Amino acid sequence: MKILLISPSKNTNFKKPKYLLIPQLSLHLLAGLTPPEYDVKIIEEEIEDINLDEECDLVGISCMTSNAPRAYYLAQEFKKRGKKVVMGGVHPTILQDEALQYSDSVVIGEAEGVWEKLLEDFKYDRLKKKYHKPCPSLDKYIQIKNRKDTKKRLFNVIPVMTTRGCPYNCDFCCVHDIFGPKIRHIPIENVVRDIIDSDGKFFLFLDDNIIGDPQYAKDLFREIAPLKIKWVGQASVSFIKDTELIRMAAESGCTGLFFGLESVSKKQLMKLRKSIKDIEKVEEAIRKVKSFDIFFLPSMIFGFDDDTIDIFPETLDFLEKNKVSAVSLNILTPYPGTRTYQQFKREGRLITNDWRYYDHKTAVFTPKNMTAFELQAGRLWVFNEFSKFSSVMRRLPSNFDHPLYHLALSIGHRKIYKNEINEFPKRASQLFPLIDEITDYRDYFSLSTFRFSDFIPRTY
Ligand code: B12
Ligand code: SF4
Repeated sequence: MKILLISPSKNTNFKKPKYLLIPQLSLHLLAGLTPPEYDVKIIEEEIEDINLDEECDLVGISCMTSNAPRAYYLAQEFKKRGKKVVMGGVHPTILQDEALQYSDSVVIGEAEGVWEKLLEDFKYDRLKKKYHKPCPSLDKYIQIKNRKDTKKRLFNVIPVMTTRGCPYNCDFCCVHDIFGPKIRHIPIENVVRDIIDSDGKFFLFLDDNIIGDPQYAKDLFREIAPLKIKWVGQASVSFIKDTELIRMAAESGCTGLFFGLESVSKKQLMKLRKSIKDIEKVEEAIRKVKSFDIFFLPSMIFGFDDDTIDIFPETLDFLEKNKVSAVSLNILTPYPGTRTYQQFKREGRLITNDWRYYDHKTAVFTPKNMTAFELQAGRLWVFNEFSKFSSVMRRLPSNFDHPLYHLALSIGHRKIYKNEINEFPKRASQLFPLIDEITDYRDYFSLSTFRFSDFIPRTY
């Protein structure tokens, strides 16, 4: 019997170069959990085409919100061809009944502890609609069989997971509800074995917060240090409170960390469930992390209720002042299942329920203190200013410890910005009806001072 496991792409017109793709660990874990009597083929649509007529018995599709419409389309097409379809991942977990309109079965939350049972039910033609085992044990070692394939890729970034669950409960995030409030650990000996088995050198730890449990993190760092690998991951800024932890991370091969800073607004930092609420302390964190030769990659979110259009130049100033090399600039996205979604729905502020736009880059709601168009355009304005050659060069001397990261990420930023700006008029005209009144949107991005309100009618 053959199982096809698919990660759908949001944008089917665009294929990523293979060397840039980080493999989806979820599909490789499913393959690892599958008994040997099945053949498993993994397809990542971001880099390869899907053959809807491919010979197979069962199709498993993983998706988050923004690629859910594509996942549903694929599910329907496979069903039309007589295949059974199972869906899993963040979006089907939250909107199970929506996913069941297109598929035969949904795995709610994690696959560990249910996937083997589902396959047995499938074999005896008694597939249930829903499978769910909340917070399963992560103790069993799951051998990832297809790691070798990724070795052919240029950067060969290997995804590894060490924990699941998050004790915080941010209004805009669904992780707490899906994976539970308690951090569950993969035994360190299994993480080490996975790293050794993969035969790789460069790893991405997928954990929401690699230092969520500082004692576990220290034990992990101590055990992986002798492996002489390099790794990147995500952490909370509270990291800087524990110098020994940063030192151990650096000694274990940490070269970069992604931090959810979210906002430079004092008011907003006070509201977020952040361990550090003071922008000066955040600046100190940047200096401290950098002093250990760890590349600091912040993630910012625009569109909180306290944000006015001043947030855009303020954020740019912050990034420039702190000589941040690379940044992830996002728009607040009310993902289904979050308190933010409930709030905006209650207040009648959602602009669309077309999940394609729920991608962190699109204003899908009416902000409180600016228009949706200003939010959409303001983020692009910051992106433009930050990714300009002159800005990249101004920040280079402070990023000499990682000049290659700095230049490679800066080139990547500019490329992504250019794609986004080209897509902007279409996207904006679909979402913000008055865009047609704007004759040349490019003017807005060549302004040296940010004053959208001078140009844009505030009638929507
Ligand atoms: C690592 C990560 C990334 C990495 C992914 C690297 C990679 N290729 O693996 C990067 C940085 C690239 C990334 C990018 C994005 N991400 Co992300 N990411 C995560 C993170 C932290 C972990 C995901 C992960 O791999 N976990 C480990 C695997 C093993 O777990 P899993 O995928 O959940 O799979 C398990 C189950 O869900 C289930 N399962 C999953 N699929 C299937 C399928 C079937 C058939 C079955 C049976 C079961 C099943 O079984 C698996 C094993 O138990 C999550 C947060 C989280 N904790 O989930 C956010 C998260 C998934 N990301 C999110 C978002 C929004 C994005 C971006 C849109 C952000 C952006 N600014 O662009 C992009 C989109 C990228 C894209 N491809 O379109 C959101 C999704 C919200 C939503 N409702 O859609 C999350 C939940 C973060 C959040 N806090 O909101 N992300
Ligand atoms: S945003 Fe990060 S810290 Fe907040 S609940 Fe989600 S995973 Fe946890």
